[in-house]
Amino acid sequence: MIPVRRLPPTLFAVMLLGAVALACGCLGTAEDADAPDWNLTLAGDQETVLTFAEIRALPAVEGYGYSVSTVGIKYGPNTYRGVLLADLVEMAGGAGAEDLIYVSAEDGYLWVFDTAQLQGEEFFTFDENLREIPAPPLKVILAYDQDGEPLAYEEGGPLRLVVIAETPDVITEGSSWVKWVDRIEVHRR
Ligand SMILES: Nc1nc2c(c(=O)[nH]1)N[C@H]1C(S)=C(S)[C@@H](COP(=O)(O)O)O[C@H]1N2
Ligand SMILES: [Mo]
Repeated sequence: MIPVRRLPPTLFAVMLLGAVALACGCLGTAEDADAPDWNLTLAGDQETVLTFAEIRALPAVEGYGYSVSTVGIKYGPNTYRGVLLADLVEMAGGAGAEDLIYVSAEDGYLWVFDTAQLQGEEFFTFDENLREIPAPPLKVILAYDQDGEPLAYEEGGPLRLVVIAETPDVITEGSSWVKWVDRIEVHRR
């Protein structure tokens, strides 16, 4: 810690102003200040860029997510909150029945969804013993909260594709759970 008396007076004044501004909320709401610097590009008929704060302001859905990696490691169950992938596709101009949705991340990972999956259909689901079960109603969301907390970067945040169910006992394949999502693209077929 630098002793305050050694700081140039102007720097001290700027720091003081900043502290006062933070205290009175003049730099925006606490939520805005905490929002990660992250943009999502929606590319379809039109291209739209949404900020993290704009995504948080959209209608949200919640449910349980539980995934299994290709090597059989289970992850979850956790609760998730986020925006329906279908809503984001609508914002990109919508998708026809034959179109495909490319969801990609900053590390280059890409997973492709068809429009049935966009509605939560066609996913393989498993019980805790990893035995396949008939799929209950599912939703595909772009999640920003996990167990009521912002989704950490190590967990694929700030935005991760998650398949949610209404109960905590439904396991889905982790390969579709795209971490660090920054682009959603509608491919016409
Ligand atoms: N961006 C990104 N997302 C990704 C991956 C990846 O390599 N990059 N791997 C996928 C695969 S194959 C699996 S099994 C899960 C692993 O999730 P975990 O790292 O939370 O265990 O993330 C999926 N999402
Ligand atoms: Mo995987």
